[in-house]
Amino acid sequence: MGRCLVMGVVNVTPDSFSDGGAWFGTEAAVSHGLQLAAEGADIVDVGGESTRPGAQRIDVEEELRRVGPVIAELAGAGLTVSVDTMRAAVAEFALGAGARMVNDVSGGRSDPRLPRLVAAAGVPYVVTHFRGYGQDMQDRAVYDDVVREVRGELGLQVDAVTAAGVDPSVIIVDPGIGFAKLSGHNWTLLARLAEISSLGGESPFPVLVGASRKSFLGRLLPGADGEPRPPAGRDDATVAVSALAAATGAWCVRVHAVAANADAVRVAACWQEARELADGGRGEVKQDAAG
Ligand code: PMM
Repeated sequence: MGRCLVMGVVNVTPDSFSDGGAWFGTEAAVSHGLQLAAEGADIVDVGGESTRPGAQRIDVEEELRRVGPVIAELAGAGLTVSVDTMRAAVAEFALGAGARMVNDVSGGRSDPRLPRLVAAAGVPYVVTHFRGYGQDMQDRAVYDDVVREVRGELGLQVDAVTAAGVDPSVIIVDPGIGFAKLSGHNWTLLARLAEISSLGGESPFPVLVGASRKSFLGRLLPGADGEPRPPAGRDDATVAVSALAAATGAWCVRVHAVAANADAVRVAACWQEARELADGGRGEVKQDAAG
């Protein structure tokens, strides 16, 4: 298996929890996307609608106004662009403008036309575990056994999108870190990613992990005042999660700070290779001259 991929986040929103407003506006968002690619992002994920807990939805015209020109420019510049949207109209525009992947945080639950569009286009489709929109999703963070329930519900979402025509071979699953989850739920899911990917049976689904700067990291690392560390101070913790998630078999990590996470997934790839060689009794990772 190749190394874990790095997806860089381009939020064209005034109100994302993680980088609210920093890249709002076409020019700022485009230059940020180019910068992330230069830092090593394999994919840039462009979104116009904030999904943070409590966020209100925006209308489709506004979403298109925000992401349309940014996607067209970044795809035109040769980047691999994914569109982070729950709407078929936005995905349709994005694919027409050169986007090559659809990242649907509602995992097919929001707009029934979206899985059909993806099926016709045949592009990779991220299906994220979903229990509802930002405005009240944290009220739904109630589980007896989070892995079993997320796996089961995600399985139903996968069944629904395949029934709409999506080929299972293009599906990427995502446990939806921070979406209707409390901190403990997030940690449990991260430690047991293989159980999520095994939904695919004999052909396990690739798993995408979006933990970057999320609140559970802030709560893990409170300041002296006991308050959660703010999003801007969560990048080092994100890098640690990326390394561990990659070594646990994640296919891709979705992150804000690309350079350090691009290093982390390379560290994880060597770590994994060494472990596989040792487990198989096949010796050591090939040495270079300097050792
Ligand atoms: N998280 C956010 C947005 N899009 N997409 C996927 N597939 N998985 C995620 O966990 C995810 C996502 C929210 O984070 P942001 O506001 O920092 O972009």
